Amino acid sequence: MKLLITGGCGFIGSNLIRHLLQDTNGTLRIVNLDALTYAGNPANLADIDDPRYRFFHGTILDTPLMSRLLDDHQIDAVLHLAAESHVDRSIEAPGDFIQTNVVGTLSLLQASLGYWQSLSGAQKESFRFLHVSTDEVFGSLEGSDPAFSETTPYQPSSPYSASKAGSDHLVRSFFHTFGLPVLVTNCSNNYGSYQFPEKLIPLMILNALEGKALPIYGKGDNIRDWLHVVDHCRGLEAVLKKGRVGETYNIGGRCEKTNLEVVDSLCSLLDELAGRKDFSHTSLKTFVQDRPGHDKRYAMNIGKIEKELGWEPQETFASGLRKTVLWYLENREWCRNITEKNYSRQRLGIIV
Ligand code: NAD
Ligand code: TDX
Repeated sequence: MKLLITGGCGFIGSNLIRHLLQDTNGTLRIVNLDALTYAGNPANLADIDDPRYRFFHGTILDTPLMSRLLDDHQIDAVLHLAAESHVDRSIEAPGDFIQTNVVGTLSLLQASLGYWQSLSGAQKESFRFLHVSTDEVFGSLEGSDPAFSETTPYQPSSPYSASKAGSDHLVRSFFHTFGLPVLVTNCSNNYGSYQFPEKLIPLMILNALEGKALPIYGKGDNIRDWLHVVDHCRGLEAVLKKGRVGETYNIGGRCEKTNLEVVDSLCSLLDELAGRKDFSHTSLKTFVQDRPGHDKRYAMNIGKIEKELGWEPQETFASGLRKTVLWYLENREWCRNITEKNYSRQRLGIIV
């Protein structure tokens, strides 16, 4: 398999590349195309020294470059992860999200369609375009509502989720209109190593380690469905290899937690692994103004991927969170490199 992975220097993309390269049996080749925005960090893959892996610096908005990469490397599948991914940033600057997530996805689709149409025989038959999306496109659940399924109508509430919804619709339209063999995944909140510390879990870990406030939006009773990033990568691999063309697969952790539960679990782990006798990290918890339009609850029904593809989460929240905290404790240099950059100060600055 020769794969083009977009956004491979981000959180999930770098975990995915690491995960895929572990399989040394096949004839895998990976081309990673990343624009290296504030969220794209070459350090996430700095230790990868593997002839099967190549990095290209560029944007998905550059359609001729996408066409060239597809053709030069005779790509068998595109795994599209490049995106603007942070809800709070989408509230501050929605235009960037439309550019990258909607216009960028269209650009990549156009290049992929042209390339796919130029193929023939088995190569054309087996080509796949896997679009990586989010549970946020479905909107918000109330406490007693059933979890989102693949047929839940879209009702996005933030500019981020609206832009991802737009990209999902475009991808499906290329299947229905042109026959491009697409697959779509919608996944719940990921956590794990290499996550940029603007997202809840790494932000709380880094702030706690520095003795800074832990900013909890509203009452902390919003619910997210948490999945360890390696489980997500295993899910993407399963969909790529066994998913039915034109289908959507929900991926989730069956692990609903309030934000307060997540922060409390992190504080207990940090007390145990990096604590001081006279001090508990829970004293840093601070309730702050709520996120505008803050979705109340997400939960994923993952029956389809379990039944059709035999995938299920392997990591428990307790084991996954412990591994994650240990990773951030053992990789302080990676954290310092990010927090010392000016761009991240703007976002991380809300808590200093
Ligand atoms: P991230 O923000 O950590 O990484 C995004 C990557 O995309 C970065 O490396 C960035 O440099 C790159 N990028 C941005 N604009 C680009 C462009 N124009 N051209 C090429 N590269 C560009 O995001 P993530 O958390 O790793 O998410 C990856 C994908 O998974 C996104 O599509 C996101 O919507 C989706 N997703 C994320 C989660 C989650 O919990 N993080 C859950 C479900 C789905
Ligand atoms: O400082 C914070 N305080 C806080 O209470 C931050 C950053 C977040 N929160 C809350 C907001 C959410 O209810 O924690 C929850 C998780 O927030 P984020 O980490 O920003 O994630 P979320 O908005 O749920 O979106 C994430 O999951 C779906 C990813 O960022 C998306 O890319 C993915 O699609």
